[in-house]
This record gives sequence, structure tokens and C-alpha cells, in this order.
Amino acid sequence: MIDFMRHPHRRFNPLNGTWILVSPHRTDRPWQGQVEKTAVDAQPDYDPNCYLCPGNARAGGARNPAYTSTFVFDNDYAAMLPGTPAGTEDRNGLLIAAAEPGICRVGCFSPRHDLTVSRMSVPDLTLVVDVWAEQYADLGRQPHIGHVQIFENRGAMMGASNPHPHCQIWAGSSVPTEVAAEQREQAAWRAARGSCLLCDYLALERESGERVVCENDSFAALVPFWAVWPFEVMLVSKRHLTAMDEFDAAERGRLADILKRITTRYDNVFAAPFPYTMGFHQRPTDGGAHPEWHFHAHYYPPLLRSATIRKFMVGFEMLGMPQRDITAESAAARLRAMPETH
Ligand code: H2U
Ligand code: ZN
Repeated sequence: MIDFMRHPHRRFNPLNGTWILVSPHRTDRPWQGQVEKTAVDAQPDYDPNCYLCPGNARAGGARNPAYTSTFVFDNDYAAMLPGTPAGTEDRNGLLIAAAEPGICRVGCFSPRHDLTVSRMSVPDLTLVVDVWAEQYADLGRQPHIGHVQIFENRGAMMGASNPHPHCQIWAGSSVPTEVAAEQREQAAWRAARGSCLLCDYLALERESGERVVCENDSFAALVPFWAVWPFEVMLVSKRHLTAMDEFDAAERGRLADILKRITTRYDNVFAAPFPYTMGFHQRPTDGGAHPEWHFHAHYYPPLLRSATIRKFMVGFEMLGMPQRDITAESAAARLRAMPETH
């Protein structure tokens, strides 16, 4: 028997088919490395220099309207462009390339520069969920869009360029690598067992409760058994929904509720605001029915042991496989112990 709390071991991620190394005995090693600056200056509710605040000029020359709720615009520095001509290259199966037309947008969650998801109200966050559902459907229905990725970079440590609460939407013609891996594994599970991988996984996790952080009637937040990032969380719908276009009104509200609860718990672990990259994994919009897809979100926070010590993916992790010290079980227990108010 492996003692998950003492013995180095590998864990398998059935969602993307990869392994990670867990070294639970290693958590008390000394640290003389880089220490991050996480203290964030208190933000004003309006910043005249912010390119996302209402009424302000953006870097690209456009001006934001005086929006009072949510606001979506085409990214002025889009990574993919809609007019890109189709084309592929293949030289001896070694030099392979394909044109990638797409659409990139930015979504502001609120006119308030000083808010975070954790400090917005559930009704206001529900309006953000409405925007995501609308964007997923609107972009996904366009013929050259095969996949829509909605994500949020929060905090300078995770590369967010601006503290104003916002997300990015990257809609491309192909299914990106990580999503394609999850797609392959979910399809294989369904073909082999006739059931859904994440429905089965969620049932198992709710039975033990060991890695579950919090739940409402429609969603559960848990630290996956195969987590790589220190306080990684996966949010899974209880109903077998493939994407946001299948949510009813109550489910939109409950997604808002659990997003606020997870991010508030995060803020309470070390120092607020807790940095992370998060995003939703939804049914590709490539025309397939994708009954194997189960809606979920991933939170990848970099902070390790305090507000100033972060995880880097270096060394063995770049050359071999990802590794973590704190177990999924201890991270889940710690997140469970956190209050849901600041
Ligand atoms: P991040 O904070 O996750 O970097 O998102 C901000 C996005 O906003 C980024 O993709 C875009 C950047 O290209 N942006 C504009 O579209 N217009 C601007 O005036 C500045 C930033
Ligand atoms: Zn702003």
C-alpha cells in the first residue's frame, strides 16, 4: 500500500492522460530562493490611466464606452485574426504548419477598477456568466471557430497586465493541445465504459469527501487527485452539461455563487488578492455533438507556501514530468478550513 502522505509516488491524470510526481516528504525543505512581492496597492474604483475603465482610451486608440455593467471588445493585440487565409504546410512530415484564423476578445466584469471576482456580488457575477454563455454561443456558431477558450489571468504573478477585473476569450479554428488531450481521454472512457469520466470521478470524490472543497446544488469544487499546482482546484458541474449553452438560469447563478466562494477561500489562504490563471473547458464548437464532454473549470494558482513563495515549472518538471510537494489531500483540507467571507 502506498502511504500518500509519506511515500514519493506517481499519480495519473485520467483527464489528460499524463503522470505527475508527488513528493509529500519534501514540504519542509528550506527556501533561500526568490521571494515575490505580492502586496498590491489598494486600487481606486476608477483609474484614469486604466485601459479597461469606462470612458478611457485604450492602447490601440479606441475608446471604451461609459459602460455600467459588463463590456466586451475585440482584443487590440489579438493573437489570432479572423481574416487569416487558410493554408497548410508539410515538408517530409517534419516541418508541419497550419494557418490559424480566430477571434480574440477581452471581457470586463465590472466598471469598478478595484473589484475582484471574490468581491463582486453574486447577481453581478451572474451577469458575467451570462456574457460568457453568450460569447461561447456567438463565437462557437461561426463556421471557422472550432473551439472557444474563456480564461482569466489574475495578478501580476500570473501575467495579468492590469488589475481591472477582466477575462480573455480566444476562439480559434482548431482544438488546442490540452483540450484535445482531455477530449481524447473523455471519448476513450465513454467508448470503453459507456459512462462519463467526470461524472464517474465526481461521484467517487463526493463519496470520500477527502478532496472536495465546497459545493452547491449544481457545482462541486475539489482539488483533483492529480493536481500539479499547489492549491489547484477543479470545478465540475453535477449535471452532465457539455458547455454553458446548456445551463439553465439557476445554473448560471450557481456558477457565479461557487466562483465567488472559491476565490474568497483563495484570498483567505495567504494574502488577498490570490493570483491564479483559471479557465473553462467546454465542448469544442467544431460541429460535433461531443456527448463525452463534461463542463469544468481549472484554477491554477502559483503560490506555494506563503504569499511570497511561488512554484516554478523548472528542472525535472520541464525535462521529465510535473512534481508537487503538498498533497492534494492537505491542500483540500486547508482550503476547506478557510472561511467564505474575507
Ligand atoms: P491580460 O491581463 O490577461 O494580459 O489581458 C489583457 C488583454 O487586453 C491583453 O490580451 C488586451 C491585451 O492584448 N489589451 C487591449 O486589447 N487593448 C488595450 O488597450 C490594452 C490591452
Ligand atoms: Zn480600470
